[in-house]
Amino acid sequence: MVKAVVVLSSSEGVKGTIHFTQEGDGPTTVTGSISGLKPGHHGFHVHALGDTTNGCMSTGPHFNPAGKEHGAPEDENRHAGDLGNINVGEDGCANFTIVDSQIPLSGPHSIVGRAVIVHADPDDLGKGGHELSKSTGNAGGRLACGVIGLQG
Ligand SMILES: [Cu+2]
Ligand SMILES: [Zn+2]
Repeated sequence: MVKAVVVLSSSEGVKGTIHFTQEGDGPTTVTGSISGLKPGHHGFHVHALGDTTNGCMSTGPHFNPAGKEHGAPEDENRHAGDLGNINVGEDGCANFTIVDSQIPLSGPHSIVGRAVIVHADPDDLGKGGHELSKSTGNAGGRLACGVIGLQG
């Protein structure tokens, strides 16, 4: 079992912790608890770099080792980092579990050392018809981020 964790940081009052576990070559389970968000859907992605020298802006584009277009988690044509949306309740909190097969914690396409981002707006999952739909899902600003680190 490989375990990893992200502690989100944000200048906007968003706080949260996200845990990742992977057993062997199986799918990765993502369990998150985030507060301080506006109710509704927020795009949720793994971005390519774990570089936060310029805050969330320096974490690069969506992690995309296969050179695909942006999409929904269930799409064949998606970035590996496309984890869709998290749903925030009226209390500003999101508690969620995602199981995904494209975000391993070891091997050449490992997401350890990369970043997780929570966006200001919903991810349109590539289907919004906006000029950004096929690259970012038009999910708006980068509200909060953190680097994925190994956990014992
Ligand atoms: Cu993103
Ligand atoms: Zn994407």
